[in-house]
Amino acid sequence: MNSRRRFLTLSALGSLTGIGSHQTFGQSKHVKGPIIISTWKTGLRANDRAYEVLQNGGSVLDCVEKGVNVIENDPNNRTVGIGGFPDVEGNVTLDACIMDQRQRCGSVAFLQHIKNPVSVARKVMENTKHVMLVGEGALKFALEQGFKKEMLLTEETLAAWKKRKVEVGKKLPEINIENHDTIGMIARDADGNLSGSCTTSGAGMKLHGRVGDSPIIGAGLYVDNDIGGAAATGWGEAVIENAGSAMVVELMRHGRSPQEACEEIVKRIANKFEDWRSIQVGFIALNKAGQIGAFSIRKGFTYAHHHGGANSEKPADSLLKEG
Ligand code: SD4
Repeated sequence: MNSRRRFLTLSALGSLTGIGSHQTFGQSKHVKGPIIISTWKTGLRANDRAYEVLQNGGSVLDCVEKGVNVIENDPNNRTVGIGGFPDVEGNVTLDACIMDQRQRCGSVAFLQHIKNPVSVARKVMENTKHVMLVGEGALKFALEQGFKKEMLLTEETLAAWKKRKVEVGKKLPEINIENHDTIGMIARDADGNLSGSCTTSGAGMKLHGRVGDSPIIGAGLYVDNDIGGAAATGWGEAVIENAGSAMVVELMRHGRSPQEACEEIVKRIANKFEDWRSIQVGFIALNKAGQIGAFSIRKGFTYAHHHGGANSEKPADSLLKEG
């Protein structure tokens, strides 16, 4: 370990073994009834729809798909689906994935012109032998499956893109910490079965062709029905480098609470990423027993929690205490 890294480890991050209470999964208290968690405040609307789907007899997989569809369909949300912020060349390219209680998963990346990438991801999972389709092939598949080609770039987003393009000129934003609103959702139904979804237009002003963590199984999302699920938001490159969501689930398998697992992986990412103070990375997690966790590098990450008829936005604790 170089001296800078050692300094970060010792001074800023503290000891990883110093995390609060070590509640083991086996001893944990079981929380009854359906539970839905999703990233950011936008998760509130998604959770409401997801819960409605469950109440109407839908599966937990239907719930995580239809829940995040609400945000994909909202043209005023700049980071997901229609109205999503374009890449540096002005193209809206979407990433999404979905994972169910049977360990099946589907994913699309670099998908253009289709506003519900998570639903295309579900079709990949259900109607092909594959897990992931990208770009032209994903678009062709979506059209064959009956999805409609649409203009995803709204007038407002185009105007915002033009302004930002002038501001940044030819230089890419180094590490974007603003406006991370990717929606990741983990849900558990009344029978205790888990599914998850994740959908985004990715980091604003990304290079054309860039794919983030959100459609990568194990990075932006991971679900193991025996253990729990986790989803990520923030600077995708750092999440991919550390197989973030899979690691959170793996720590839960080894007895960490969802909160402890999120904290440990955020700290691990911060410890390994040179400019960790300038990025945001956040995780949400839910285990089989219904306990939840959330943690981020920077202050300001929130998540939506639906349980027992109540849906509320909650602040996540963070590594950096200042905004
Ligand atoms: C990405 N993780 O493409 C996504 C961006 C994000 O909230 O999470 N925004 O890197």
